[in-house]
Amino acid sequence: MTISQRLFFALTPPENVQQEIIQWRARSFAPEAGRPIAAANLHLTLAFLGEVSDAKAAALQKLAGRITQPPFTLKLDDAGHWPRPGVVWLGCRRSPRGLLQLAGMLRAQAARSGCYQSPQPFHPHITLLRGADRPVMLPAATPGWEVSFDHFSLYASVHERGRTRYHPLAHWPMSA
Ligand code: 2AM
Repeated sequence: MTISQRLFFALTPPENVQQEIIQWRARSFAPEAGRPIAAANLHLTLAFLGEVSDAKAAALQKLAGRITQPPFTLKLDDAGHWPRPGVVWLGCRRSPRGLLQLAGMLRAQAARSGCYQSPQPFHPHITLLRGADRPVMLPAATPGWEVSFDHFSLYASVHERGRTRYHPLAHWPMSA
């Protein structure tokens, strides 16, 4: 039995897109640019919950199940570098309204349940590299993957033998 876990809601691209992303990343960034995130760990965080007790996690899962959200498609056509956290990311120039609505609802539910939410505006992104604290040469363009999402998930972030793994705990379908 666990007492608390580090949790977050996220969207995960399908495995074939994760593989295409890491192949493009290998071609587009120098090895010294940063530490690559494993393909299976590539995700877009909708709401970060932090350390959450089992009881609060159960309550948040119940609330997540009440969300009605039609599926949406993201165009992954943007890449950037945040030197402060040392992150190179993949994102979208224009976020679909569905994505902003879903993240907004999950973040509001988290805040009402007492999970601290950053006051910084939500910038949807998939972290590609960590430890990128020096200037990074960014590719002129991305392949612009169009990815449709029809469910969202709750993950637990677990450190095992020096590695971070994300364990899916639950999934919720999106439907019109
Ligand atoms: P990052 O990739 O930009 O670091 C699991 O750690 C996920 O939660 C990652 O996607 C991470 O975003 C995000 N995350 C970690 N700490 C966070 C925080 N304090 N606020 C928002 N998101 C956070």
